[in-house]
Amino acid sequence: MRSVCPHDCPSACALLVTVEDGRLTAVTGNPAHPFTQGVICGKVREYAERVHSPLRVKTPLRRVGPKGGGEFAEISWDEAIGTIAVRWQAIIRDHGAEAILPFSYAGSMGQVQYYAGHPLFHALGASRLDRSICVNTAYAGWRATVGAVTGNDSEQMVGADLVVLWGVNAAYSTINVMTLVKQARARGAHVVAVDPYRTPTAQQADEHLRVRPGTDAALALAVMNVLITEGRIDRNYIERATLGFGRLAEHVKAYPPERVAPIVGLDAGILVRFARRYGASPRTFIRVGIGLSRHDNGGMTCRTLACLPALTGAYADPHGGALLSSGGAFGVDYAVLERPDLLPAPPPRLINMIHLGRALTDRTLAPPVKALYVYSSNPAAVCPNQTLVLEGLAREDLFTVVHEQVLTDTAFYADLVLPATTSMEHEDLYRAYGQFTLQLAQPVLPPQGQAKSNWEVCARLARAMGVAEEHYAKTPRALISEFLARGDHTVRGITYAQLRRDGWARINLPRPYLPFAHGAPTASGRVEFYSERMERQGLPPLPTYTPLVEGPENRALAARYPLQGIVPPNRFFLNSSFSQSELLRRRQGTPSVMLAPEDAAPRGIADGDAVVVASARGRARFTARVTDATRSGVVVIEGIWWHRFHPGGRGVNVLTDDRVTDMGGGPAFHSNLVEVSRA
Ligand SMILES: Nc1nc2c(c(=O)[nH]1)N[C@H]1C(S)=C(S)[C@@H](COP(=O)(O)OP(=O)(O)OC[C@H]3O[C@@H](n4cnc5c(=O)[nH]c(N)nc54)[C@H](O)[C@@H]3O)O[C@H]1N2
Ligand SMILES: Nc1nc2c(c(=O)[nH]1)N[C@H]1C(S)=C(S)[C@@H](COP(=O)(O)OP(=O)(O)OC[C@H]3O[C@@H](n4cnc5c(=O)[nH]c(N)nc54)[C@H](O)[C@@H]3O)O[C@H]1N2
Ligand SMILES: [Mo]
Repeated sequence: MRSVCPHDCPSACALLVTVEDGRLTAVTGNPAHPFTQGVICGKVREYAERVHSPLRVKTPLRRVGPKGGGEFAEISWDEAIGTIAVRWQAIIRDHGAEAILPFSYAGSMGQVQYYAGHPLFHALGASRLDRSICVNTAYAGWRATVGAVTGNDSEQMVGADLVVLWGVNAAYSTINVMTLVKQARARGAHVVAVDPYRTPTAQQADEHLRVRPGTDAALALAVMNVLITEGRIDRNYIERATLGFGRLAEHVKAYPPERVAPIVGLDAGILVRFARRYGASPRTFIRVGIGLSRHDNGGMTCRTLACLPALTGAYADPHGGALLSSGGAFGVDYAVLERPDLLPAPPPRLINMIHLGRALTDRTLAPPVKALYVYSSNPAAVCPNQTLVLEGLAREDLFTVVHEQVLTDTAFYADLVLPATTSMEHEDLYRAYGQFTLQLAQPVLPPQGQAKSNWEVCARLARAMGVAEEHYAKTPRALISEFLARGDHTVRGITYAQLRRDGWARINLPRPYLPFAHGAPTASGRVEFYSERMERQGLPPLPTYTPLVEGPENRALAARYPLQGIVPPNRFFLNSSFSQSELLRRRQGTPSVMLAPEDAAPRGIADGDAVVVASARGRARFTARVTDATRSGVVVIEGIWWHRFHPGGRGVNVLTDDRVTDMGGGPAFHSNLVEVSRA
């Protein structure tokens, strides 16, 4: 039977699943899907273990022990919904509806489940959540240059002379890109990975530029300097499709390779060679990772990278260009799902999700947050500044409901836990963000225990609260049909019935897809080297390298915390999902920190030692991995383990800060100064 991977990953793999005696027994990739081609990752291959996990929540639960203790008693759905309605009504009466905060992210990328709560909380007048934790910074930067979150189809890298995997660990985080990289390489492409450590992706590349974290904009500016000085540019493309070249050319004179080399931590000769290779032909494809943007200067970094293909005309080449995300290419109408028309006027306050800890503990906030409703997210583990998040979640006067598939760190702090269905148990529509297909998945299993989908639970809550009932009277199927029907030409002709029959459809885009061949949907209609919009926002209007707020240039902090600590994903978890799996935890090993021999030796740390990593926020325990995979001065902590599986009971996000990046209000997860010592 067909299914679709529901997880927050650019690939959105098409799956084939086997069900025997009412149990999921096998999951493989569907070879017929044009992009994912039957290749899936090691975690989703073990999906049966997740669906039938001993940690699955099967019935509604009520807390019977202290907050955070995870002691619960089973209750009925009627009692759960009734309790929530009574508590919410009292809170609305005493504090106003803004005292209710919904908190969700991308546990499921299914569009019905992702947006299931929006109409309910809008109609209640609850606080709005700024869902900033992942893509906002990268997207804001990308839009500043090219106006839309789209780019050349990655399939087009097959046939390129040069493929650059820039801040993307595709071998872990979007494995299907590696299928294309291999094909491109077989056709003669030279592959360069740009990453502070030697990831499995970098290992498979011909060349690895091991940059210092947060310096990619400087690297790109040095490339521009060489391209312009040596005339390796496409004057025709620049003339017809870009804005501000004259000012850019003047500006990049300040970034000669010799000056940039010590900033990025690479020899000037390497920068020049890379630039010449990039400028040798327009058949150059850059796949930019979203992870790259999780730095203080991450928006500007993405904006700067988006300028490169415009200098050489690569955006117009059938095997060139760049892709950060395909998300904005889908011309669907989100108002159908989000229902902004249900919001009261003026709209309720907006709370940035990465400030959850602040929102729950700030005594001056009026009204205070008195009720938290968490679904499709595990904020206790994934949010920065975890200590503050946990302090907030531990508040006795906070009424917390968590709708979950498994008993997560966050669920442990709930007053009520509600059981959620998995993608194998409910219908949904999936929109990829690393490729250009829409897919529909039907349930292949009945709901496990008494599990209900986000859509069903929000519908019950809407009824209990007497709001938005007409919206939830729709079926998911009707909602999907309406969502597609209200879209633009990119989805014209794609219907529920067709998706149900075929499983997927590529949206209506030409092949090759060259969205910026003749300009871009910015204010000027051109790819903007110079951005008046950024100038108005008080940001540098031209691509500019700004050192990290929390990096080696911050000498006061670096004196105490001399190492840069980046915190990218690991192979077998997806954010904190799959940390529930004993099998995958075993494959992953143990929470660990990679450090270079030059950093380990003076600290008396040997491979396998128990160590403490400390930042200005807090400390957590890890096992040291002494390895030349990372450069001196940079330590790497991969993955997010649940607290109960982490030595010392606190995870990686105890170390990270909740300050926002330069653009988009997102988190600077990777801009961390730390110290490592033996435990
Ligand atoms: N296995 C697995 N897959 C995942 C996820 C997961 O947790 N595990 N998460 C999913 C989600 S939610 C997302 S958003 C995507 C993210 O996927 P990607 O966009 O691929 O980003 P990441 O893998 O987070 O990080 C990419 C790389 O950026 C590197 N990096 C960090 N700082 C810098 C820097 O300053 N410069 C450069 N050049 N590189 C830097 C990191 O070392 C990492 O190797 O992956 C998804 N897929
Ligand atoms: N240190 C560090 N922290 C990070 C990152 C990092 O790279 N490093 N990456 C950040 C990024 S990119 C992101 S996107 C965030 C992700 O943050 P989250 O979106 O919170 O990601 P997950 O940890 O996967 O938690 C999702 C939860 O939703 C549940 N779930 C899945 N499907 C459903 C459903 O249909 N209904 C309900 N009710 N629940 C469901 C799952 O069981 C899971 O526990 O984490 C961020 N945090
Ligand atoms: Mo993400």
